[in-house]
Amino acid sequence: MPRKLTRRSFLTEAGIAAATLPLAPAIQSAAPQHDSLVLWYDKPAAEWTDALPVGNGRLGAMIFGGPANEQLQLNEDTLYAGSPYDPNNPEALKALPEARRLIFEGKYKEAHDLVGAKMMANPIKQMPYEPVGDLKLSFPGHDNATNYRRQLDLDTAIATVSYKVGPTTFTREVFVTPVDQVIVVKLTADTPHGLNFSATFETPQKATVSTDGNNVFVLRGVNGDAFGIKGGLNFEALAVVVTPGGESMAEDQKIVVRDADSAVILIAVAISYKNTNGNPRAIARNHLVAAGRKTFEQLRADHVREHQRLFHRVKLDLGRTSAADLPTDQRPEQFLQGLDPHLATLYFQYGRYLLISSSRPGTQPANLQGIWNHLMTPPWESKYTININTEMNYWPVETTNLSECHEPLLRMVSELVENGSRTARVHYGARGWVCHHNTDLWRQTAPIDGPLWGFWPTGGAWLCTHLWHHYEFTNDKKFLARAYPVMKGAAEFFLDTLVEEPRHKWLVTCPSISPENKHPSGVAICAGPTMDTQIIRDLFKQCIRSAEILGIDKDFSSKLREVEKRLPPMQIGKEGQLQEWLDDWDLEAPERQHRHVSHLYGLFPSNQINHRGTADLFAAAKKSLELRGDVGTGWSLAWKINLWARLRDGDRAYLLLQKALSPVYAKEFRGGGGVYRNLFDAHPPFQIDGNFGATSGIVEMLMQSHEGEIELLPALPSAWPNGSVRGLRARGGFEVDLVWKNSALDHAIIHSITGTSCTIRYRTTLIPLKLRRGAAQKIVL
Ligand code: FUC
Repeated sequence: MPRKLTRRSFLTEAGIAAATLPLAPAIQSAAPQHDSLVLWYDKPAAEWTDALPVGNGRLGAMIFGGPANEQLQLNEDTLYAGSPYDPNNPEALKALPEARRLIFEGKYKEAHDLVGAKMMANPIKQMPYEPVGDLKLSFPGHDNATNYRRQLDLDTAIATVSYKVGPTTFTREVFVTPVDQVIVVKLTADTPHGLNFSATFETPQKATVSTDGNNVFVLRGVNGDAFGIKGGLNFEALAVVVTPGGESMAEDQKIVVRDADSAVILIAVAISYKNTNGNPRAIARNHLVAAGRKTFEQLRADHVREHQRLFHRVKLDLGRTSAADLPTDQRPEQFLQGLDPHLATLYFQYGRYLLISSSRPGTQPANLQGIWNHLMTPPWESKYTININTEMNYWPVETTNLSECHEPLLRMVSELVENGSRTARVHYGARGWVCHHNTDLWRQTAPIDGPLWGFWPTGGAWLCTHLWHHYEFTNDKKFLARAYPVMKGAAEFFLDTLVEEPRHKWLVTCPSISPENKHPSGVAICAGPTMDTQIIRDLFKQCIRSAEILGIDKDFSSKLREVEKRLPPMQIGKEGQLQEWLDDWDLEAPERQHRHVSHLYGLFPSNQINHRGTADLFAAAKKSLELRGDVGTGWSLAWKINLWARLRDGDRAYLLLQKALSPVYAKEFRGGGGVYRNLFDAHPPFQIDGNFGATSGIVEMLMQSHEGEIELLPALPSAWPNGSVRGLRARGGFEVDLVWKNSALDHAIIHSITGTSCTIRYRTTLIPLKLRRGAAQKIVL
């Protein structure tokens, strides 16, 4: 039974924690750790993209690591601006027939103007994701530190800073525990009573900061207003400073610690969004008090165990050289020169680390920046862009054995149905539900930003394919039964809104866009872009297949089959390319190297275009990708890694991986995407999708799985002649371990999780496999 807490007992509880906190020995070594998955630096962070991210899916912190001035920038994943709102535009439906007429008459500019004037959401923006604030620590006399090292250990999910001042080694450890829902900071000095510092709690929010007793900060605030929508959330952040052997004093909004051996700071944050019955205070307090009952060692051990439960499922080895001992920000340069193969392993595992740290069951899905954002008005509001970016965040989730971390996204899809049904009704007079190119915490679904970016009705449908993928990897029929009505609703919307285009009588979306790419009329508005048809075809097929598996809804499936036959085919244009639009416009499109490669959705993430059965389209997709070229923003490069892997060109995929790992902070950097010093992906600016997209791309180079077939080493680059991977997941419910030598498969071990059969493909060899649930088979060729 949880005890009822008064303010006094809360403080007493913090005192009890102080008494039981043991003193851990300080970490002495400033030498690089070998064979470890560590990002490390010999300097503190000078800017935000140097700082190191920790998180538990809900709470996040960026750690700067200055010896004299530490900064922990804090986030909570439901702290968005605004409150529930209705941006649907009652004018939109009236304008719809006219917009369609203009498009079918080829009057695209007029259609663009009409859509912009009459059919967009109000407000025309969605709500930004906002930071909580910063805990700042100031250490007098620590300006001249030696033996400095700051690191993030991916294996333990703990960030550490250590340095010497005079004879004393100072150490800081920071982690965010998913078990106890607090941010934990431990500070130690290895000479008795050597630790002196002062702490402040600061925030850009409308908030008050006060101290409670001599060792507790209370930050109480409300979220921001944005684009005319008033803030409706309140939040509380608490920090307790526990100092065995020393004393702490509250002075002037500061907490000052004197002559301590060590200190532990626990930070709890709660926001009134949905879960807290409007009482974030009680939640934050409960988290802090419950965590305070454990010793630091218990908090740490529980945190590490829970992190490793997920993180240890996959092991990758692509080789290692001494370049791996360099500070992390010197390594991209070495990677570009082919001298540091281990950096690809680190980047791959960093992607998995970031996903575990930003998306756990019950949290919000990872947004454009995961959960890490320090700005009140971040780029693109740091929300969900679902015309590529949000989906890309989840490309590696199943294949790299983190299926549970998919839950926040899958839940978000079902939460979109409510507003999405309203948008379908108000904007289109349609049944079912729709979501355009963005959403936010409030699950808004109407078209935003303007017709060039936002008038795209296929975002919700793309997200629905994730419901199906989760089933494909897990064979979880209970999940499919819950997901099916969501998929069906998305399909119903298209049954009501697809229209016949005059030339071929195909059924198409209209108005729509091929995301953000202008066609020769200088606008994006059009009918039936290729990507829409590909997504709708996937959605329909996945609905039909789900209904079959669940043994339901025969009539609805027949209807989908009929309509599916009337969707446009994919077309090959005059350059031999896969056409991006219904018309063969690619050659005259104003931005031939546009970052979005939307029509290649059919090649990846979908499987409609593949080397097994669609040779002409496969060649056309390759041509399109060649014409698009190798330049791009961070996520665009990451998409191309996956695409070249599907095209079975490992060396080209590797070239794109090199581009994705270019140091944007280097003087000679020439633009396009790359990485910051903390290996966050640079669009630029920071966008986390490129991290996840590259992680997915590395899997696609090593293994692909479709239609009952698992293909081993389909795109192994010559840069990785020897290596191994353990624990990748394949469709159908398999775990795959691979060892390769001299650029050829040595052996594979296939573990069946659910007892289904499959065929293994390696080059031209096909091996059928029938395995019982839980059984494994070794394959040697
Ligand atoms: C889309 C992209 C941009 C950016 C933004 C968040 O609009 O075209 O490049 O990634 O989303």
